[in-house]
Amino acid sequence: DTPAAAYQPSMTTLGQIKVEIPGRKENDPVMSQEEFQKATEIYFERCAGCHGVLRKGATGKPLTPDLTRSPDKGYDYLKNFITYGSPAGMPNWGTSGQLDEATVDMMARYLLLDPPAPPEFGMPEMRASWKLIVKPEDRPTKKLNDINIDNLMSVTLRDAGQVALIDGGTYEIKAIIDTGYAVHISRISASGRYLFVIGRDGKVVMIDLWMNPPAPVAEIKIGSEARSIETSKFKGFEDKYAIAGAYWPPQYVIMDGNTLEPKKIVSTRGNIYDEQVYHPEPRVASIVSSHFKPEFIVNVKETGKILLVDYSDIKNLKTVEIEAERFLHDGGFDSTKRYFLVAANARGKVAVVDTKEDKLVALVETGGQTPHPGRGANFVHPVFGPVWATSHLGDDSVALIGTDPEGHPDNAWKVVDSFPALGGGSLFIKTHPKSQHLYVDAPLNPEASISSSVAVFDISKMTKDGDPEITTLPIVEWSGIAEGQPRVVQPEFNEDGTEVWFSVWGKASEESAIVVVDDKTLQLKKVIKDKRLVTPTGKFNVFNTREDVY
Ligand code: DHE
Repeated sequence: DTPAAAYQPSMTTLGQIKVEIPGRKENDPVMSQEEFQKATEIYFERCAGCHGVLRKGATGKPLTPDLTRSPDKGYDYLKNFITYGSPAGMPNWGTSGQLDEATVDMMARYLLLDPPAPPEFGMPEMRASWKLIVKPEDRPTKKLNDINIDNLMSVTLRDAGQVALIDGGTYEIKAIIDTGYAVHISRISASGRYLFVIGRDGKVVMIDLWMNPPAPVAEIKIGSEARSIETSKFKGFEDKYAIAGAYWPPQYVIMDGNTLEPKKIVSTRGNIYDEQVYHPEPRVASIVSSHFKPEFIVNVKETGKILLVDYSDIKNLKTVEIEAERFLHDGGFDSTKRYFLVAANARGKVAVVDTKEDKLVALVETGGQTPHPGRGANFVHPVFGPVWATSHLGDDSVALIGTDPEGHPDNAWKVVDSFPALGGGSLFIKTHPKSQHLYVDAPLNPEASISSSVAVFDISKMTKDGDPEITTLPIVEWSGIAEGQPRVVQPEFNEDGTEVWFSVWGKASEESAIVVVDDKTLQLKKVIKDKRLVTPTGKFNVFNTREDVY
């Protein structure tokens, strides 16, 4: 796989939706209904993540027929582009063997036609999918298991459509739970009792961690493509609401935090923040929950808007709409939890929102290509004071942004330092308030020696001048997996900040593992292997996720 191909939406269920060829025009390429259905399926699985379902473009170029049929493009151009790819990130689907010649030909013809719009997914569909498996009154009134819930790790088993709940103290797998297809992330309710998981297919599963073993108590589908889920955290609203964001249809939904009953669906369709031109597919990327107000912070990718959604009265919903930057993706809080930093990744910027004042305070150019912080990493730099860090997908740089406008006003919301890690293709960066180490992965780097390792920096030795020294941890080698080319992805700390966990992410047919490293000594502490650990990717420590510690 090329790095870009590895980051494709390779597992959606959108393609299974039946679509009709939209109004054929004269001279349109010949395409049977059967071919159109097949091509739509392939497009949704492989192309929509970057180019958008309606082909309006995001990380990838727009591909609407006015452009694909223009004199300088057309069938041959498209066929070559799909076959050979481009240095800008388009995968070489043909020469890599992922699509055969006949399929490339079909896809080139398909792109000359109007894109079909998948069906909407509103309240009737949502309610029909909603299952209250165990009613609140039938749930345990106290914790029935002996699990130390705060140190539990919820591990995404991507291709199995499951999560593994692993005890952070004993490394024992406490439960394997079926969730959505190609499950994406886990988040935790403010009380710490309920775990919420969302799959790419838009299925949300709510798991009661008090049960023995922990088990789902409710589920719902909130759209046909989704990535984000969060719960209300403000004082007085603990466990009251959950919110999920969809890619298709572009919308978010506020649900009852005890039952997942859908309460309110809000479309994110509207105008792009700067051009003020309508966009039909502004997807909901990351969502976080404010600690300062009863608000959800909803990041809308294509319109570049950050919505501060006040959940104190959802019948009279108030929303602050912040003009930020296009292609908002992932982000997290600074160490005080007052400021939220989110990457507008295709624009090379990080937007900073003050969640106390409900205002944009800065748009910071990171100096690197395609910042991808996950939730980022907060630490106190010996010279620059409190900083938040991001790594990059497009190059090897790590950028540190000052986050202390009171104590270090000259550094606030500026890139105070930037230095190289192992290589491009980084997705996640992590530290912990009790750690002196900063960990940077590079799972999408084309070099196996880089994607199988992780870079560590000693925070206490960081200076004003010169790049900090890199210590390389050979995580895949430590896992003892020799077969295939597994990638190391997403560092995550245990509750007390003494260990850091890495996923060794192999193919579904190959062995994977979780490698636990002692944060003080940087020595291998434990390799967790089990037949059931299929394609582990994200890991979410209950305490750190709930409290936004990173
Ligand atoms: Fe993710 C977070 C979207 C591919 C692993 N991913 C997110 C978030 C979004 C997102 C919007 C933020 C959620 C939040 O905080 O509310 N991811 C997408 C995509 O659109 C993309 C590029 C393509 C796709 O089709 O899904 C994509 N993501 C991947 C992967 O290929 C990864 C590496 C492996 C996997 O499991 O699929 C992956 N994404 C993750 C992880 C997080 C995440 C582990 C949470 C990180 C965290 O620490 O919070």
